[in-house]
Amino acid sequence: MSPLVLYHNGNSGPSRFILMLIRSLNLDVEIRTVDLRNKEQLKPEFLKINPQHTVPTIDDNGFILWESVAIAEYIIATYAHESSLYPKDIKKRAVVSQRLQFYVGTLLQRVRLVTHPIMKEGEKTIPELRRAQLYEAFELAEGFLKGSDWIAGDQLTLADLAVFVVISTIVGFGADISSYPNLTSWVERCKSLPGYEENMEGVKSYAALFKTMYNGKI
Ligand SMILES: N[C@@H](CCC(=O)N[C@@H](CS)C(=O)NCC(=O)O)C(=O)O
Repeated sequence: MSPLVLYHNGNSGPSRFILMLIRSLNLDVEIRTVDLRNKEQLKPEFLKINPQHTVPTIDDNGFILWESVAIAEYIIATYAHESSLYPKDIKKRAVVSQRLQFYVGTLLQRVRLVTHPIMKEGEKTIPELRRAQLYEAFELAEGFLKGSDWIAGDQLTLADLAVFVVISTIVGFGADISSYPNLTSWVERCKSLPGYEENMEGVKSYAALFKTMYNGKI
């Protein structure tokens, strides 16, 4: 069997989430970088694989899947179904699933509403409402960590990897989370995760690009 193929770009938080998961499970992987800046995702070869033209996308011996949450659930079910990263207990799993929805539907969206106008539309300022919505998402994450070491309770789960890639990105871009003590110490805790350094390399290069367009307070 050939290894799992990950179509990846280091700037992409969702893609780094899957890479951190792969590193956490120590899976064999073939990484194929998709050059998003040069619109490689829009080339017919890639559109044939993923008409939605997004990374991460996986090819597991011919089985193609995109959307990071779906990919993470598939990888766990296929390669690590006993892993505590996605607990079997129904209620614990439901909380992890809820936090994964928070990652993709709230946190990531609010980060994008702040960063994409700057990166894709040449905006020079961040509207206060957008900033407030982003910091409200931080506040929600702060609440998840009240009395818990991890985003979905007392053990490390998929939700931590997903939320971490986004928080590390926006902090790299200049957001200030110092007024959220739970979030700040959780970020410290995440430094011990497999794939942490690799994630931070992606954050660093994406942040360097962002800072050529905006270098103020987020
Ligand atoms: N909800 C998707 C988001 C994927 C996504 O939007 N990826 C971006 C990079 S962060 C991408 O590939 N953009 C290129 C495009 O849409 O053409 C997921 O969780 O995988």
